Amino acid sequence: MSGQLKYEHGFLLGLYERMVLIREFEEQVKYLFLEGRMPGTIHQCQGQEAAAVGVCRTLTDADFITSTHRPHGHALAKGVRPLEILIELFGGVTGCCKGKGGSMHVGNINRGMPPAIAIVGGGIPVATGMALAMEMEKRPNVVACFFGDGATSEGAFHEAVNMAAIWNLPVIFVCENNLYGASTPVGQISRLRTMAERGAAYGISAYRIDGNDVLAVYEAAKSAKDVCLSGMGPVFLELITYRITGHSRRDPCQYQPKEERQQAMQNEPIGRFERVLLQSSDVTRGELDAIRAKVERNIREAIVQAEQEPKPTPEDVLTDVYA
Ligand SMILES: Cc1ncc(C[n+]2csc(CCOP(=O)(O)OP(=O)(O)O)c2C)c(N)n1
Ligand SMILES: [Mg+2]
Repeated sequence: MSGQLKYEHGFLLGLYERMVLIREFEEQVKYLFLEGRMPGTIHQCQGQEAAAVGVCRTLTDADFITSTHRPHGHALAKGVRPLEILIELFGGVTGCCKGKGGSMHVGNINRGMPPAIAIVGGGIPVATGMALAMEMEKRPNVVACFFGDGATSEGAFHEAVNMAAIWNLPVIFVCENNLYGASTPVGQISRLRTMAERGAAYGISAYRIDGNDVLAVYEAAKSAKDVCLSGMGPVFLELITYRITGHSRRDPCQYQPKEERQQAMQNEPIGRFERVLLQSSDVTRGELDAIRAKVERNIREAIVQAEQEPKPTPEDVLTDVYA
């Protein structure tokens, strides 16, 4: 046990390191895009790290996730290696999708993450289908299905949550409510006050959690996983969070009121967790600084390697087309 917190020292540092890995990865990648060294576009998750890390900490390689157009954090939290994601972002053949997926489709099935799906809401029926397979094959596993507040207005969300509900499938529906779908505030897309109500409407347990509190997310996901493994799934988790970067790479976020942004910076999950650790556990500032320095160095080294990896040839267009 670590100080007043009922968790092991190493467990707490592990959560911290994974969140710092995601933040540092996203920050370095942002500059690579702005410098024109990386092709395509990106949707980044700075500010939402606690959601990915808190949920994925409860999962094994045999549990699956589905992800969205904003997948880097989910992938890193699920154990996809930074190097294979970076190579993918550079379009290299040794990337996690052989350079054919790019930012919005990163994943590695060996880590329990099929390539992310950038169609808003598109991963939700896939999650229900994977959970059905788990149940039919009697595998003791769950699917954590990540999607945004905006995705709850897609037809696919309603069909897939209902189907998982009537068949008691082991899915944790994880709605990362970052208060905006691109530039549209969530209050403009629904008369409901919460996204959890949309889950509850299908007769399943639904909870609204502080998504910037990594320990609260972890506990909620752990309970949800237990419910799913007992055959009583699915469970819906609405994680309240905030994106402290643009929707996509050149977005100046003018639709986010200045005061709201300032408040969000005070509430961002890594700074918050640092304060909790330093106040209520045995973790020291020196340990946190050492983790940050190590993560930063590792990503810098991975970028140097990733940028040099070979790119696909024109002939590669014809491979991996059909299964
Ligand atoms: C079906 C579909 N419609 C529109 C888009 C364009 N688009 C990409 S992200 C996005 C906003 C999604 O908002 P939300 O689900 O809240 O996720 P967030 O971006 O906040 O993570 C939109 C409209 C898309 N990718 N797919
Ligand atoms: Mg959103």
